[in-house]
Amino acid sequence: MKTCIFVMFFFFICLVSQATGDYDVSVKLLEYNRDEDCSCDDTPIICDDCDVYFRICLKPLSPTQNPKCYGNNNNQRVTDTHSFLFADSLRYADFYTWKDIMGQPSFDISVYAYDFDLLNSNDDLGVTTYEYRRNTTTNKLIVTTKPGIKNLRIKLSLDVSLDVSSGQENVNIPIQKWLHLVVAVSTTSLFRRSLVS
Ligand SMILES: [Ca+2]
Ligand SMILES: [Ca+2]
Repeated sequence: MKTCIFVMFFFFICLVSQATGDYDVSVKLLEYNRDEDCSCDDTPIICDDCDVYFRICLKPLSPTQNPKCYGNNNNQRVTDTHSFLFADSLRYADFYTWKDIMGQPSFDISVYAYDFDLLNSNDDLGVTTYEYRRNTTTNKLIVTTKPGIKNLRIKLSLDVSLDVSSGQENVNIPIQKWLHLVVAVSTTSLFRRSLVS
């Protein structure tokens, strides 16, 4: 009997830990700015600015998880520039989503910028990060990252959607119904408490 109770308690703890809330994040890149740099390709005499492309990563912080990244595609680059609007220049490489992230909505959004070089290895232009913490208002949030190397800044719109019910839907372990109900109630209360604390 003790073993049975222990096993059920173990399942309960596992389920609650899995169901502390899932959330989705959508990011749309809006604007890129960086100090003008005539030495990006070391071309003599002329001012040859960078051929910029991006890699964007989300790193969940609660619990801490590995970064989940998109981009790093040098086919999606802009030539000879240090400033542009994504809508005009990178129309099809400016929107990213991360689905069903386990835990509480606290994370970093990091944007890495590179200069593409045809003959040599690409140059790292730096990284700039926006830190999102739980309880931040997300309704059409538009932010600018803190300046990185050579005043690198990215302006982005950020939408974080919380899905309390998905925590229950993700529970697929066959257990007794009463335990499932207990977990469902605990999930909601835990998550609400996390949002207002
Ligand atoms: Ca270069
Ligand atoms: Ca280049």
